[in-house]
Amino acid sequence: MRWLLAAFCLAAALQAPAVGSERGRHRVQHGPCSYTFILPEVEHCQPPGDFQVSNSLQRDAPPPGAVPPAQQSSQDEKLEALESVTENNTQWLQKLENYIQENVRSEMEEMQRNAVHTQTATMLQIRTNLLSQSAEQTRKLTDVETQVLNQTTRLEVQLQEYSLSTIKLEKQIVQQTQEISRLNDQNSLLEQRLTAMEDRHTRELQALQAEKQQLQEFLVQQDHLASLLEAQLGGPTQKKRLLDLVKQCNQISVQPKEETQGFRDCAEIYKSGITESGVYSLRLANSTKTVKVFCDMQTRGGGWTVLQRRQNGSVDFHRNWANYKAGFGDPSGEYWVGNDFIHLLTTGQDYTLQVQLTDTEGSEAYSQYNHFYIDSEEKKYSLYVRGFSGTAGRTSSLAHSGTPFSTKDRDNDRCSCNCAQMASGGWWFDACGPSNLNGVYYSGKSNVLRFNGIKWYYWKGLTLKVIRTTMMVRPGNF
Ligand SMILES: [Ca+2]
Repeated sequence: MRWLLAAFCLAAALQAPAVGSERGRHRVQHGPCSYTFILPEVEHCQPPGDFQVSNSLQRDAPPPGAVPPAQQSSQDEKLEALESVTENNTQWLQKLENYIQENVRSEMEEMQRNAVHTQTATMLQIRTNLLSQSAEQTRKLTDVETQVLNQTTRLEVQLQEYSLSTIKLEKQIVQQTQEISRLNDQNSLLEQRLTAMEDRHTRELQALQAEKQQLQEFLVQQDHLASLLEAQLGGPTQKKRLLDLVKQCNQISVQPKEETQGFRDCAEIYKSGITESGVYSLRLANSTKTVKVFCDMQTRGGGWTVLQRRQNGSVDFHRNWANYKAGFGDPSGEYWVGNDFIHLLTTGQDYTLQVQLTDTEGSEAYSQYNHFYIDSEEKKYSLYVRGFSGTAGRTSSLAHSGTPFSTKDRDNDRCSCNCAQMASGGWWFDACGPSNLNGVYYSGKSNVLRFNGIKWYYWKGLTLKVIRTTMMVRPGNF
C-alpha cells in the first residue's frame, strides 16, 4: 500500500501544473451523475502513516443553481483534460501496480523460498544435532550397559567362588565334627580301659604282695635249712649233698624267669626286677593265652616289648593275612609277634613305638612315636601314630593314621595295584607309601635299587640297605 500511495503522489505531482487553480478538487458531470476527484497536493504530499487513499469516484448530487455558458465551456475543457490525465494516471498506476505486484510476488516467492531453504537448513541442522546427540547417548548407554554387564559377570564369578569356598568349609566342619566325635568316643573307651587296667593292677599288686610274703617265708625256711646244714657240715658226703641242694635252688630261682606268667608286657617284667634281655612269656589281656616275645631290657632304659625283628633274612616275611594275624618266626631271632597281640596290647593302655634301624655301613638310627596303637581285625588292623621324633629322618616314614594293614591276599591299600604283592610282605601300605620293614631282606652288596626290599624312605631314601630292624613298644608312662 505504501508503494501505491507513493506512486499516486508522484503521478499527482507530475500532472499538477496542468490542473490550474482548482488544485486538489475536480468535478466531472456524466449524464445525470457528477463525479468529484480529489487529487493530492504535491507540494505538501507527506501523508501520515495511517493515511488511506481511495481511488474511487464520489457521486455528487446535481448542482443546486444554474451555471453561465462561458464558464460552462471552460469547465468542460478542464474536465476533459482532467479525465485524460486521470485516465493516463490510472493506466500508469495499473502498470505500476502490476509491476509492483510482479516484483513483490517474485520477491515474496524468493523470500518464501529463502525462508523455506533457511528453515530446511535449520531443520537439517537440528536433525543432524539431534542425530549426533542420539548417537552420543546411544554410545554412552552402550558403555554403561557394558560396564553393568562386566560388573554383573564379576559379581557372579565372585558369588560362585564364595559358594564353592562355603561348601568346602562346610565339608571341613563336618569332617572336623566327625573327627571330634571319633576322638571323644576313643577317649571314653580309653578311660574305660584305664579304669579296668587300674583294677587289674591293684589285683596283681595284691597277688605280688602275697607272693612276696611267700618268698620271705621261703627265705626264712632256707636260712633255717642253711643253719642246719652248717651244723651238720663235716664229711664229703654232706658237701656233695649241699652242692646238689644249691644247684636245685638255682634251678628253682631261674625257672620262673623263663616261664614268667601273668605279665602283660616287658615293662612289667622289668619293673618286677628282671633286667636281663631275653625271651619271656606274656599273657594276653582278658585271656589265659600266652605269647612268647623278646624283651629288650637295655635300649634307652629297657622294658621294650619287641613286635618285629629282622637281622639275617632267615625268616620269610612274604606271608598271608592269617600268618600276620597270629604271628610267625622265632622270638629269639626274626619274627612278627602277630597283629591280634599288637592290637590287644596297644589298646589296653597308651604305648610308645620305637623303630630301630642299622644299615650295612653300621649306621644306627631310630624313629619314635609317643602314641601308637592298631585297630582290631574288623577294622583291618589300621595304624594310629602321633608324636614323631628320632634320628631316622626328619619326616615320619610310617603311613598316616588310619591306614589299614595289607597282605598279598588282602589288598586294603589305596593303590590300584596290590602293594603287598609288589613290595612284598604285610604292612600298612598307603599307595604304596615310604616304608615297609617287612620287605625282602637283601644281604648282598648290590647297588641295584629294589622296590620290594626293606624300606624306611626318609632316613636314606631308596638306597637304604638294612641289616637289622626292630619294632618295639613300651608304655608311655614307663
Ligand atoms: Ca590296591
